[in-house]
Amino acid sequence: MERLKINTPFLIQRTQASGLGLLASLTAMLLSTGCAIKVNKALEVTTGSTTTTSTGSSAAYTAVCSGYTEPTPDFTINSNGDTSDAVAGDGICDDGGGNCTLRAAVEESDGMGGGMTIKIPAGMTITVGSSIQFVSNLAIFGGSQTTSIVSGGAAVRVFNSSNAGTDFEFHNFTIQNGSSASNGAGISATGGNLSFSYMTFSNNVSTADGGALSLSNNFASLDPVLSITCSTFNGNSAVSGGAMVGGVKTLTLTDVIFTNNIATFIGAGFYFGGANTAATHTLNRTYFEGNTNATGTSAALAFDGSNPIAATITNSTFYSNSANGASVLYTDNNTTTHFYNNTMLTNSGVAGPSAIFTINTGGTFNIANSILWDSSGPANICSIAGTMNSLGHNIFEDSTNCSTDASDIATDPGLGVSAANGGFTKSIAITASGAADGGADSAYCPTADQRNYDRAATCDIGAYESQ
Ligand SMILES: [Ca+2]
Ligand SMILES: [Ca+2]
Repeated sequence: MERLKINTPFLIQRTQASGLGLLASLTAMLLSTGCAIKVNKALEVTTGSTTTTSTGSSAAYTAVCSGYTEPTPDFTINSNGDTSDAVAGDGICDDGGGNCTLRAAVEESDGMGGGMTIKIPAGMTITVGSSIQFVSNLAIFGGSQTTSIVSGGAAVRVFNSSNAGTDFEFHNFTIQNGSSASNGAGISATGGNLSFSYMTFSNNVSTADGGALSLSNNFASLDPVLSITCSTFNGNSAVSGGAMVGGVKTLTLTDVIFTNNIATFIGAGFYFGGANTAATHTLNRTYFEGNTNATGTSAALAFDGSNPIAATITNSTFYSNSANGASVLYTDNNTTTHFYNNTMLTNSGVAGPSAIFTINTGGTFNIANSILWDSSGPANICSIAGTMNSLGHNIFEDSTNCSTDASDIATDPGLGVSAANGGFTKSIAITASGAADGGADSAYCPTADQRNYDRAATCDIGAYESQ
């Protein structure tokens, strides 16, 4: 027996005075404090003179996205104005009137050769009159993901990283209401290493491509890297890549939400090509809900590489997305997709050629341990001009025109509603003892589920592991 010492005030309800009930309460309490918990041992509980020992639990859980840790800023914004720095490169962020605006801080950073770290306080909304442009490496963070806001005022692009290969990182603030007639209304970037966490991108509208972000690799020497964690893209729109578009060598999305993004051609969530060499794109614990592409292909995501892309998508939920065709995924040239332990519910196509998946010529799509339930639209669930391989243990309510394996089934897994079940994203619970419970091939199960609960040795089909 290992003992756990709790220093935080903690109320235990009488009705939960059982080992496993208490474990659930402890987990909820520790999560609320931002702590991580992993309990694999039996739990001993003493109430008065009575000691109860649980039999242990498989509910091993590691908290994700439990808060941004601020670095020490070089400049802290003290004005939500939009004036320029008086003397760029003198080490002082000041517009000449005592104001350190975001624009002045970025100009000062560039003036010093880059590399500065800038803080936007909580409770500050900055509406820029023209794009904030920078040419050298930069870090910007906010005091609050929701109340540190940089807005394009529905009139201009918000940020423009115009020098090829510039590295930058944005954390813990909101970029909203960018507007551009060219690619990237929230951010336009060229090459470089981009890192975002605890960011919200909302309602950025490009009448070209990439509502929130456009990342160009249009230079032979550039192989952009994009890493995003604990962030949300909501209500962004563009022709292609409603939230994001570009060419990326290494793409890593972990705990990222895409909701209500819109495209009219390809990829309401995102449309990514590769790079000048082989690329690796990895999505884990991502969530796509309510993204739409009424006239084009793919409401959630699309890959199309001129060089090979190895894409791996795990522990992700696709819920109520709608496209003319391929409401979940489209791939084209040179993309090999590994699609394991994902859940798809109530996604719809309009006219086709597919309701859920389109694998075009040159694309290879490997699927295992995934649930596809209650879709609607065209008769063909899949449109396969490339190669689709079912590696088995999927639940397809309908698999018309898809490739399937003998171990795939069509039994109702008893999905719940999409809900906050723990973790950063919402997820869709399965019915314990239902068709999905313990039905997966462990060779393809990730070690934890969409909520970051450990998976059982005999793991479940879909993004959610019942405990
Ligand atoms: Ca200055
Ligand atoms: Ca299970």
